[in-house]
Amino acid sequence: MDLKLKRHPLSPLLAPVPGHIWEDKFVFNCAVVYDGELFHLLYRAQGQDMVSRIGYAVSTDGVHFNRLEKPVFSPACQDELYGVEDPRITKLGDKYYMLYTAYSPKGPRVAMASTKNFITWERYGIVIKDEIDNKDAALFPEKINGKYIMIHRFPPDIWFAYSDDLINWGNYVKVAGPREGYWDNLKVGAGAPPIKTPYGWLLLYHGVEDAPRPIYRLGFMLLDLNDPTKVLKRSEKPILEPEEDWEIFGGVPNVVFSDAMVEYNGQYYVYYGAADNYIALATISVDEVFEWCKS
Ligand code: BMA
Repeated sequence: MDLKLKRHPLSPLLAPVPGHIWEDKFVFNCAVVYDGELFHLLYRAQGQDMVSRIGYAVSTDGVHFNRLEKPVFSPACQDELYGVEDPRITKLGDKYYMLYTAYSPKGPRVAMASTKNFITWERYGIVIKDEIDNKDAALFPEKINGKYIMIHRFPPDIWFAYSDDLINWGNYVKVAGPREGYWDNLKVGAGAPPIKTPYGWLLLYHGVEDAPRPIYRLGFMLLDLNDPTKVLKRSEKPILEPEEDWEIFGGVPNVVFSDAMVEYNGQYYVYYGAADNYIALATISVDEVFEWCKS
């Protein structure tokens, strides 16, 4: 059984804004939180200086968004000189924790900040301190066996790190890598923070195919509820791949890249960056995904 996401007819939902110098070139990879009333969307934006900043948009239906004029999160130190990229958000207690890529001449590193209102932030700096390129980080929404778990990516594989306090991370474990002969044969990374289902943790992820212009596609992994280092199941075929003109052509061609999946009205809403240029939405019914989990 192969799953396919359906593009929302109004996709792409958000485009660069002429006149906003921080977001007039590209808007793309975003975190989304649904709090029961509002959808809060935090997105990566680039303007004339090509530095990534994070903008905020809010919606009552997950489709029509109102945006703020100014970014809500911008580079604040040398580790973020080239930008703050690809936010992923998880609620723990009464705070929303955002993991993001801090990009500087040292390379990409995983950094963290928290908020209660999406406008004001507490910063924790780089949280995976090893001098190795790292990105695609997301937190599990609860402790498992007494530990917080972070998904991150030492290229080309998906890894976990564990922590007691969300600040100090260690005990790295490799969880999944590229598969020869498949659509994800070059590298893989987390998409959205994992969602708990009766069948396991559902992890949306991206896979890159080795091609003259690498192709970014999306798939699912199902991870064991008690020991999520065990991959129970993985998409044989991509659930979304670049097909529309605005996914094939743009800032970086042939890219669908997601940081956000939200459950709403019996559907999973998957928000994704298209060609590093637009923000789009695709959906799939929860029942259909559960069928896949069981099959
Ligand atoms: C990855 C990340 C993403 C980007 C993708 C495609 O390495 O940097 O932010 O969307 O490449 O360019």
